[in-house]
Amino acid sequence: MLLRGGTSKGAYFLAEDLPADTAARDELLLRVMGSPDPRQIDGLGGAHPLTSKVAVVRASADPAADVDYLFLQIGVDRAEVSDRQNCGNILAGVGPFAVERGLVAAGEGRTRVRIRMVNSGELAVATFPTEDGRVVYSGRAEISGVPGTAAPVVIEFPGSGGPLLPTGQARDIVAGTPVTCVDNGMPTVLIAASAVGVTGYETPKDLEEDLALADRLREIRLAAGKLMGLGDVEAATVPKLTLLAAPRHGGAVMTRTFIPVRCHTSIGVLGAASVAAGLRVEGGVGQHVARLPATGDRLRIEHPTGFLDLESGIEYGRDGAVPVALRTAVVRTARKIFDGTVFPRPSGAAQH
Ligand code: NQM
Repeated sequence: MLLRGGTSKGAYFLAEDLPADTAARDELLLRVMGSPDPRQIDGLGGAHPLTSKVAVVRASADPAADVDYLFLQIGVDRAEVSDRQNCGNILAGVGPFAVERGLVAAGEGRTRVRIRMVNSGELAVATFPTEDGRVVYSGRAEISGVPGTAAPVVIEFPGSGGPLLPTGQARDIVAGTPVTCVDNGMPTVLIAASAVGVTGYETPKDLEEDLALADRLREIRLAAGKLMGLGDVEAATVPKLTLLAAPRHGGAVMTRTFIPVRCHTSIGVLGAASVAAGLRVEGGVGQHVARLPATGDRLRIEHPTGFLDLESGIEYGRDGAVPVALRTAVVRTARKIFDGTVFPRPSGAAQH
């Protein structure tokens, strides 16, 4: 089934419909999506990382969850399938898909699905409208980066309680640049846009065409990846990099996020959760750039095509040193686009 989840689009599968062997599964998924090919012309992929995604869903054996959701990022022009990151946008389609496929019974008026995110082991709870045993997709919720309105999918992350700062520091100097490395569901390196010679208000296209910036960000990312305990991240999709600038539209901060090479046209959900938590870190690089609301957990993250509102809190332990993430909540929407049979490119077909 093809669904839009938030500002991403992906192919959703029942685990039982894919090969159990990981190598065979990945090889099949590359052929399904039409990778490697910059246009993904021979498959379902949309020629951008945000539309080259797969969700693998099954009933969960964990009593705390209804379903298990494995996210796979499918390379566009590289023959790579990665399970090293989560995706909070594709997550928005998982609850509806679980109801569509009969893994979870639709509730009266709304359905709550507890989802174990296999990539991180963490839980998320999605709540969305259902009527007469079916998912309701139409509604009045609007999210930036998606035209029109649709039914809201409310997603809550209870908070892992784990440490937010993978390097143990509020601020590190990486490749000569001050950064804050944070992980509230997505390993992310926060950088003041001005520290890498840009304003943070450029278009994603202009930023992608800035080759000197690309080199600088690559250097920062490789060094930060090691400091964050992620090892060699040359071929990995994490950590992401988010450039921060003062807000322009009444939010807390303006962002440009690299995922990690292409510049996001909006921002990822868990990426935004990490930015929101990172802005609250005392001594972090966001402290003098962001304008945090005086009270409450609500925060607006501005991005190239609008904004993402979330509720997110952090807490310092009794020793005051190590902050942990509390609950995070966001509103997304999702839509069933297509349900049917995909005919993957045959194995061994010529590739350029
Ligand atoms: O951060 C893109 C997206 C994402 C990830 C990426 C995401 C998240 O917007 O939760 O959703 O950062 O690669 O779909």
